[in-house]
Amino acid sequence: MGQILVTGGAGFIGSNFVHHVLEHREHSVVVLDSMTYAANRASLDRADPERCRLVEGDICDRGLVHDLVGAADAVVHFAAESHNDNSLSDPSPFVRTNLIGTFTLLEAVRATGTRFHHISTDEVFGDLELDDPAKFTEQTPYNPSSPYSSTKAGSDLLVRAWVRSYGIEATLSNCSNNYGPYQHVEKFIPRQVTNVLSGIRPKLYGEGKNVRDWIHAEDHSSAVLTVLEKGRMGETYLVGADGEVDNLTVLRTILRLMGRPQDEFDHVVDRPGHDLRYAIDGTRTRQELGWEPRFTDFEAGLADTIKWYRDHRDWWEPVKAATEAKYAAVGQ
Ligand code: NAD
Ligand code: TDX
Repeated sequence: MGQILVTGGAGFIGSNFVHHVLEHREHSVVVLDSMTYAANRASLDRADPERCRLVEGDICDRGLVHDLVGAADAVVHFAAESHNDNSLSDPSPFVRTNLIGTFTLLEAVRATGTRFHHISTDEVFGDLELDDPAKFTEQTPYNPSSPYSSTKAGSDLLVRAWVRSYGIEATLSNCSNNYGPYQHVEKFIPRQVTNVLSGIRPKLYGEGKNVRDWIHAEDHSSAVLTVLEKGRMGETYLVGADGEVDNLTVLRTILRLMGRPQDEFDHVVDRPGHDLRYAIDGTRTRQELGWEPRFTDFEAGLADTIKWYRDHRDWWEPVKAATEAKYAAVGQ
């Protein structure tokens, strides 16, 4: 494989994936990113410019997408509007990017025959009860809750239909909550870490009983590369690292690792329709593809992530005040 087109490669997981590919393979990478508020050019600073080129453009731009997809050997599609809270206040960019953008890429893939991998989320399955022994599997029916997760579910269904109806060469992966470097400060873990670093009290939605299944972005990247190389066409692979933790415990761990008192945070208004629990059963992916997560010590990964935000204030400080102002306007 020569050239990989990575959509959304200036965002959180996309940039982690670009670095992973450049480090572990010899491919060149073209990033297609419209540089929304969620993107950061600096996330690609350490990429070798000889092997990585950033094209600033929209995945809804048919002509541009057709040319870039046609020139690539494979497309890995991360670009999306990704934040649930934003999708509740204004769903329209979610419908546009996640649905029309994916449709535009699929049409280019259909015309050019390029290999396609679609990145999705466990949120398409809806949520589980806190005391339910079950986890999500490939058989779990789709039941998304938010405008974000419903547009991701719709994009997954488009990919599956293009496989079945047009025979495009595509795979899908649905991953659980990622954490690690380069994550926007609107998201739970970086928001709380940068709050502490900025002298702002962390903010917990409701009682903090909601459970998320955490995976390091580096493990997500290795899983995506494995599916790209070994996945069966048309298949969906669930990706997780058995990292279920409730939000209150995550927050208390952050406070402890940062040397702050356990009660130094505020309970704020809960997210409307807040999903209770996500949990991935990734057995099939591990057995079929031989992939294993490597960063399974969540506390160690959290400590590294805290250190990254401490060491990279220039990366996040310019957007911190505006992000907090947006939350304050809705009481969060
Ligand atoms: P992110 O918001 O950090 O990055 C998204 C990137 O897409 C940004 O760089 C943005 O500029 C770009 N983008 C948005 N609209 C675009 C458009 N119309 N054209 C071109 N580029 C556009 O998101 P993330 O957290 O890195 O998520 C990446 C992907 O992984 C998404 O598809 C998301 O659904 C999926 N995912 C995320 C998680 C998670 O925990 N963050 C978990 C599972 C799956
Ligand atoms: O300040 C906060 N306080 C808080 O308690 C924020 C921002 C969040 N939360 C809670 C809400 C969730 O239960 O923390 C949990 C995690 O919240 P987010 O970081 O917003 O993630 P989530 O809504 O779970 O979605 C994430 O994982 C799945 C990504 O944003 C999605 O793109 C991915 O599909």
